[in-house]
Amino acid sequence: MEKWRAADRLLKFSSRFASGTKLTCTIINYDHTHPLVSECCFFPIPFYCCKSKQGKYFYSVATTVHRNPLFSIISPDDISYFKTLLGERGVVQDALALDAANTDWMGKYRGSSKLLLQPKNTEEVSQILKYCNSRCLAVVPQGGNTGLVGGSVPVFDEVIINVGLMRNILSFDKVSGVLVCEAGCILENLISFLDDEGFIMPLDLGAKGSCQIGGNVSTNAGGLRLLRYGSLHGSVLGLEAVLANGTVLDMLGTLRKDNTGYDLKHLFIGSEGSLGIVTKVSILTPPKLSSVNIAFLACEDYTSCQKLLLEAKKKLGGILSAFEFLDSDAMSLVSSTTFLGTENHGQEVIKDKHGQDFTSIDLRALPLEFWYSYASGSIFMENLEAFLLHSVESGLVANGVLAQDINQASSFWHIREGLPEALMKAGAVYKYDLSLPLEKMYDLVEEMRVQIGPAAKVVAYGHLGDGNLHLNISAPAYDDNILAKIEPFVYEWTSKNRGSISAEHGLGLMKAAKIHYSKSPETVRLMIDFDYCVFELLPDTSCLDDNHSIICLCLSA
Ligand code: 2HG
Ligand code: ZN
Repeated sequence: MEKWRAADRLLKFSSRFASGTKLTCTIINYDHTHPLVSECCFFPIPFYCCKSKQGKYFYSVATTVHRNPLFSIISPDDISYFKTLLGERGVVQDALALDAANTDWMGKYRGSSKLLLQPKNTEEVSQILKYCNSRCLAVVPQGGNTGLVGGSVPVFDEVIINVGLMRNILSFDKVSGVLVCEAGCILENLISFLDDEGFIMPLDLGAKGSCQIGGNVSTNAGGLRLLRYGSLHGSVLGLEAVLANGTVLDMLGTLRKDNTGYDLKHLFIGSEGSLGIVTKVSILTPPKLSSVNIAFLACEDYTSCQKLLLEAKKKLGGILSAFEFLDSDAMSLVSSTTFLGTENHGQEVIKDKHGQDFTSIDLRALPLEFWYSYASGSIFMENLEAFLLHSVESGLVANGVLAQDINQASSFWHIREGLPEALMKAGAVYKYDLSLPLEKMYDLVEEMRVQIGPAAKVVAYGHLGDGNLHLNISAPAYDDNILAKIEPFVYEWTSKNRGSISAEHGLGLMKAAKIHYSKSPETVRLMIDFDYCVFELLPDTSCLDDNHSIICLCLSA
């Protein structure tokens, strides 16, 4: 399978001050209701005051992003400086390479950067940012460029700082399970490294072949195992980050307990590069259990799916590591698209033992993954069999298969992880990554189907165990009429039901101005104040010698 790229989204992070001059930005032509958004500086749009070429088809509002003229244009002197700092190899101006770095995975967002920098270590990142800050050059950090919300590519001509060459594993302590590595390490390489050591990454996602741990952390990527291992706020023990003026923040602790003041690392987890560039990470990894199995089950309706989740948590709690969900439209899409190969893999692997094909009936399918130790294998199998039998007898499960071997197990994941790619191949796709109360989640899907009518297909899947719905609307081509039916409906619905408009993909360019659907005005205000404070302090580092820490000033601002 082509390694598709999903969850690595470092957002625009910009040197916003030139010689102490504050760049005040206003968003023009934003059709949003909350006044604070017009001065929001937390996310990337304000750096540019928007007029996006792509905006026409991807946002319901006339998202107009203008380049802020206060930012400088790259000069030959800048290029010479970067070449001296990074060497020829670290300064990329080649058109093909720039084209790839300017475009996101879906091909929806496209910048026009003329310069890609590839630092090899933290010191180089620091020097780059210090220089860009002094020259007022806008920058965008980039990891594996696997994001789905337009956060990892430039909007205009920002300097792209790609940390992909910073890919060393710095240490691994088998006793504590703590891995320390650089931000550019590809997730799949970390997974393999840990596998050899008898450990696992607490994070796994379809984009693992391309996404990088720095991007994962910056976006607080969720993925398939969050149900069992929790979010990165729990497993990241420390990190190193570089601020806009080049200051290196060493928060690379490896301790599980540290109550000395504010735990600032959390601000960098999920802030999408808006506060600084993550350069190193220390992460707690659990030991690998010797056995794994996956059941692929089908329920007749969404209510049964919810009940099954509750039952699985009650009966299998400790061994349940994933509880995913895909509806029948998702199932038929993934089994019909050619990406599964000529052998029509999708249908083969999900036939039950009587040869009945899941895809022929209108069902919700659930890949459930269980990890267990070999020693507890027989008890586990007994529990699992009892659970499955009971689920079938009670009518919760209509059909199902338990993987017979590791190949079949990975085929199940192949179906689930292949969905984003299958959607891409099917044509245009509008993506919504939502957290919703479980009991309401599928109501949105059904209402959306009514709202859209026959113009597009509504395909739903996601991380049911985490209350995370991936609502995808697939159409033959991008069309403003379809978009007008989706937005703002989807955001208003989510907000009314106290959900989040971004469960795990971040805000990016797509949703920066929509933050008010999920956060109260006071919360957004505090984010804005905080953001201003951090950046205001940066040019004058003497502030940091003061007894007032950055945080104190922020809170009182
Ligand atoms: C997944 O869970 C990713 O597969 C992508 O987060 C979700 O395609 C999507 O909408
Ligand atoms: Zn997901």
